[in-house]
Amino acid sequence: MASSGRKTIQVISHGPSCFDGVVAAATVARFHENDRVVVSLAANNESDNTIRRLKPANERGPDEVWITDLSWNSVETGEHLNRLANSGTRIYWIDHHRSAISRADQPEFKVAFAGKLLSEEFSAARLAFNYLQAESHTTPQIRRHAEEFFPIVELADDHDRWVHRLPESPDWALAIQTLGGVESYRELMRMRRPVMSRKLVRALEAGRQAMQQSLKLARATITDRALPNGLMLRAACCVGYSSEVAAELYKDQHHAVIALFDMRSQGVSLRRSADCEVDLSELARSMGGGGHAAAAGFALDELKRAPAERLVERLAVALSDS
Ligand SMILES: [Mn+2]
Repeated sequence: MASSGRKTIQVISHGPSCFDGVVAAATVARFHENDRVVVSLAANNESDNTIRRLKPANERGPDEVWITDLSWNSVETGEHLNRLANSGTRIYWIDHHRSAISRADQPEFKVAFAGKLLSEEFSAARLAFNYLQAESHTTPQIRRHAEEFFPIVELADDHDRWVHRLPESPDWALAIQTLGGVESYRELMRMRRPVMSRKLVRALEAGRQAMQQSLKLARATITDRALPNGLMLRAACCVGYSSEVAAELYKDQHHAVIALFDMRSQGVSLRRSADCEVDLSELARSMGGGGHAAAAGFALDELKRAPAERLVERLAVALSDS
């Protein structure tokens, strides 16, 4: 393609600070080094609105839209994507979440995609890398640069699918979560070798401390219930770092489902002990959320209100007596 054909590439990936989501976005960007790449990192409950804000190509909207590590929920969002496709926007969708793959033939996903890769085989970052490596028509130089990014893609895949063959992948995830998706994306785009920048190293240190604080709160609020079917349901509160905290809470447990209310994101994270076979993506979907079999999440309005409601109960009595 002529150099004047600089395209605008809009990436919408899983955020706000998911390792795999950020690396998926950076992978798409690296294969489009000569184009103008705009990245939005959206939480699951923001994806429909983020997608519906996109303008069609003939109204100065993007030439390509890449939705990675993320899906959407409403038929209207699918219709909006089709309007974009009709205007000439090329739409790509790459995801590995079971809650998306299992619904892939639903009406909201009947979209005229230019390309689509849905698979549980790899994380979204690695699927995006494989897809672009096979399909991209970029220059040999851009391709070489993009392929140098593979060690980071591998780390994201290793962590996101709990493979944990690469001992440093949890540290990368913790650093990126602490620095935040937007900043981390910039760091990843600057990176020439697969080594943490100074900024990421500092974030890792801060993240380790914050994780300990979150774990402390979780340990202080553990509420266990043994269910008649043999499952152990263990709930607690945390402040961020739900994956890391959950790993500590299910470590010595059997047939355990962990539910963490994250006071920072106001969402609930579900995790399970290694011997537990409950499909958490289904459990989360029944609560209006989604995810993977071993890690999922949802939001519940009544939980956000619970502390204030409990406070009113307690203080109302004290105030009425005074
Ligand atoms: Mn992912």
